[in-house]
Amino acid sequence: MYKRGCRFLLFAITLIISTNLHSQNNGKPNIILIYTDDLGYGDVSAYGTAAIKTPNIDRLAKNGVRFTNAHATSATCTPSRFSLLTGKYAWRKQGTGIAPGDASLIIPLTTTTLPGMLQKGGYHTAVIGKWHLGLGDAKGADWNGKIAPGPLEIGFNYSFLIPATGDRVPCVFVENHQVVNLDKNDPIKVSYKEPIDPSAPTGKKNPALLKLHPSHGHDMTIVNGISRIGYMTGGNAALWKDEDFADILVQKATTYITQQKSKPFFLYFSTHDIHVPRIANERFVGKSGMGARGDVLLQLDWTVGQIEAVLKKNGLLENTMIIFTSDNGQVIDDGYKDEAVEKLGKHQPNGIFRGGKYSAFEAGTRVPFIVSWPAKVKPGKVNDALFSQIDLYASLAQVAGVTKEEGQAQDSKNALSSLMNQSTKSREFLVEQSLNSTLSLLVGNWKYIEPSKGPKINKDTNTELGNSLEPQLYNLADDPGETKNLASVYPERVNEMKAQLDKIKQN
Ligand code: NG6
Ligand code: CA
Repeated sequence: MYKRGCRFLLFAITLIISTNLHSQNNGKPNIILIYTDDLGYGDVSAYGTAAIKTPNIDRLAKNGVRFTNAHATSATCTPSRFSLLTGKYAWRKQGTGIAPGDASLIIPLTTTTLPGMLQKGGYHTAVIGKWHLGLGDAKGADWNGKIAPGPLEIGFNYSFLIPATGDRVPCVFVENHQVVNLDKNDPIKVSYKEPIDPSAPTGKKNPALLKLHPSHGHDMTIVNGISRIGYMTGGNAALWKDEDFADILVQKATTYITQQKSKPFFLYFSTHDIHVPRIANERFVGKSGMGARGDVLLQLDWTVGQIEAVLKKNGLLENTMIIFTSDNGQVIDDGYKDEAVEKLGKHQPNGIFRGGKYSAFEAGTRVPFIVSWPAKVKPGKVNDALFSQIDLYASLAQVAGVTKEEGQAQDSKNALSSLMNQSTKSREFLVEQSLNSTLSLLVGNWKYIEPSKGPKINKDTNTELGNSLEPQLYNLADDPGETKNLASVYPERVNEMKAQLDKIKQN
């Protein structure tokens, strides 16, 4: 009798707690956007052309839906992130190209951003990881004081940042408004013009000091034995160790997720991997047999497993929507001699596509895209719908029960039914942006690349950029590798698509 009573009490308590949790969330799922860096379409084994196993990422796909025709908006980081967070194509706004490490915040404070919109839907919001959207006002960030405006001023409740990229100074973490571990007696100075202390060693002058050598660029201030883009002095106690990136970001995400008890949360988890410099933690060094790029790929896979594990531990996995994707396509040599080229072997980071990061060809923006939401999305599905990350804003607005405001997120369309694999409806059209802002238009199976004076090849990275003085037209159904330019065969279609792109540009 006593035992039965106890059991009933336990049952009642569990019921109260879970009902309570449910009502606090109003049934809304938590949302985690795992935004990886420079991960190619074929880099994860779920996509079929990888010579490496990524079991944790594959499990996400197995438990959810894997998209085959999903795109970042741009073939580089800053514009992709700008578009993702604002729902507005970055090429509509000047100053949204790859941001220097001392750029001021490029998202206007008047914008209702993706996290800002989710806050209106009752979400607690956080960004952990790479930012690369600038910090501070027109004068730039005050690295030694309050760093603002930044994520907290445009819709995030919490932020822990790699301010720009791993290969750019300042090489310090920024938590909310402050550099982490800054000693006020050792102030940070940053310059992207000239050395601050001409006697300080640089990658160019002092290669003997380096543990990783640049292949192009990246020859300025040395931090942790790696020369970077830009100059900095000071902040010694705050300098990061690249080997710890993944562990620290996972630790911050774990703490954040574990603390979110009262509200649904949105975590924009923006990994450093697999961007350069590729410095894996010693646990992963040499494990891929593919050099540093393969090792950080394993580290990225581990990261995804850790995020899933902490959700599981907190009973949150069922009602958390995890979106896994990349900010642009793959690149092999992006500026350091890390043996990525020599040890690539049979690995096909592009899948069957042409180009890569920076390129107007498909591999510039067509990236892995996986959605897992056990409570609502059936497992093990593949969806071939044409999907753009620009649509996450409007789609997640529906998830949060928020109405998109007039004038905000002008390019974002609600594609939630595709995201949840309840339909295979494609976007009517999609715009891709390359490094030099050559635009391409995708409609159905057709792709039009506008004429461009840009170079054909990025010689440093050995990437075909897809630029041509002539218009290009490809049928991606017959020719996904963009090998046959059909512009002269279908001049009318070229004209139509050019006119459509011109109209989209004017919107
Ligand atoms: C380029 C860098 C490259 C990388 C890229 C930004 C040189 C020579 N190359 O300018 O290494 O940092 O910018 O990458 O400096 S992204 O993924 O953040 O867009
Ligand atoms: Ca990137």
